[in-house]
Amino acid sequence: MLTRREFILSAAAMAGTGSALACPAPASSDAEHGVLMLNAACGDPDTPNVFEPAILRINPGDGVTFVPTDAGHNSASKRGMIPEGAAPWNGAIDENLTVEFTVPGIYGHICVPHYEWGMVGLIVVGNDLSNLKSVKKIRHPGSARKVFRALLKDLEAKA
Ligand SMILES: [Cu+2]
Repeated sequence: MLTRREFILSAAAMAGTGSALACPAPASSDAEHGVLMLNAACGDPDTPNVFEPAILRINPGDGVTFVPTDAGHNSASKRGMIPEGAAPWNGAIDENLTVEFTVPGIYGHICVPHYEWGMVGLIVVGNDLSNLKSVKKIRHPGSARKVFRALLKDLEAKA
């Protein structure tokens, strides 16, 4: 298993490779995970501005590093889309941000500059979908509505 420091270093090295490569797999270990912030979806250049993976399932206590593989992105938790008692986050544009997830449940997050364009994602901690109903109630602008709906549908299908 990678230490957190090794993980962030490998994620940073990967960030330098750019998304022109086919599909850089986010660095991941038992307890440390990566979510890449990309200008275009892996293997689907027609889908711009994505988190890769869009849905990430982890265990309570795991860490997730949001990696600025491409420039101009961040990750921020979406108000109303995280479990009760969980801490919100708001990463700086173009910076690595590591968040530790201790409270089980669904977390919706967005890229602030590309929210309306549908750059959104889900993190599920401890396979706990108990806040699904409240997560679904949140309204979104533009493409975010469609993308969140699709991701949540996917989540429910695999529950
Ligand atoms: Cu973005």
